Amino acid sequence: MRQMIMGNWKMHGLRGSGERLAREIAKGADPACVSRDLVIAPPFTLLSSLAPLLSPHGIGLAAQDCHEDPDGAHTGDIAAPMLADLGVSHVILGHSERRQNHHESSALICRKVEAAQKSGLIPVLCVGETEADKAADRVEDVLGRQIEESLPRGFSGIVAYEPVWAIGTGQAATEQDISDRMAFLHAAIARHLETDDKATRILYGGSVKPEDAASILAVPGVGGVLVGGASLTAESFLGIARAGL
Ligand code: G2H
Repeated sequence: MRQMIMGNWKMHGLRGSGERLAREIAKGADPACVSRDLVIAPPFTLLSSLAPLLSPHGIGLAAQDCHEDPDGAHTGDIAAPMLADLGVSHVILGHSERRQNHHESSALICRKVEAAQKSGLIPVLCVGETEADKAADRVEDVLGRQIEESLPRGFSGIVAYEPVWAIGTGQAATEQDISDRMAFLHAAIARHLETDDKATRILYGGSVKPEDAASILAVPGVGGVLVGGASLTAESFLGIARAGL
């Protein structure tokens, strides 16, 4: 299975700086790194201007959220069909920053996943435990519940394992931790979906940097990485895209 390198720009980038960064990434995406699937998730405001800059280079375009309804009286929200209409290929759902800051439940995220799939978007569902979960030795309980409650039957997307304690801290999880969680998640997803182990691509996210990307991408079961801070310069994003090749 091809590995995916996905850049999550979060709430960063104005028109000038965002388009400049997208052009630099597209220009630097040489044949070595296009043996991996590259996807950029800019803020909503940059989706339509980045689509023609990225798609000729085979780079996917992702949104960072969508509403669970296809349309309606939802001031300030964006529906999945609107994203598909702009040429968006993927949508990140259930990121811990949305679970925490917008109080999104797994049940709501499950409906968003279904809405995304109905519009032909590939959902990238995020799961991950907090520092408190880790300290209380309930990591597998939390991850198992997030999988059961957020993944609809018939899910055909990507899962991202993002330990909350590793996000934006500069301290990625250890290779051993990532390996253990990948094994657990692959089995939990297969059980929940009644499908083959390893049929679902699972990314690792949380403080991935160019210098540790090769070792993370070599961990068994890792289908790619979801990168926040280090996706905000072309040099570091492409460094990760080429890591270990
Ligand atoms: C985790 C990740 C991207 P960062 O949120 O989704 O961000 O790489 O900055 O920890």
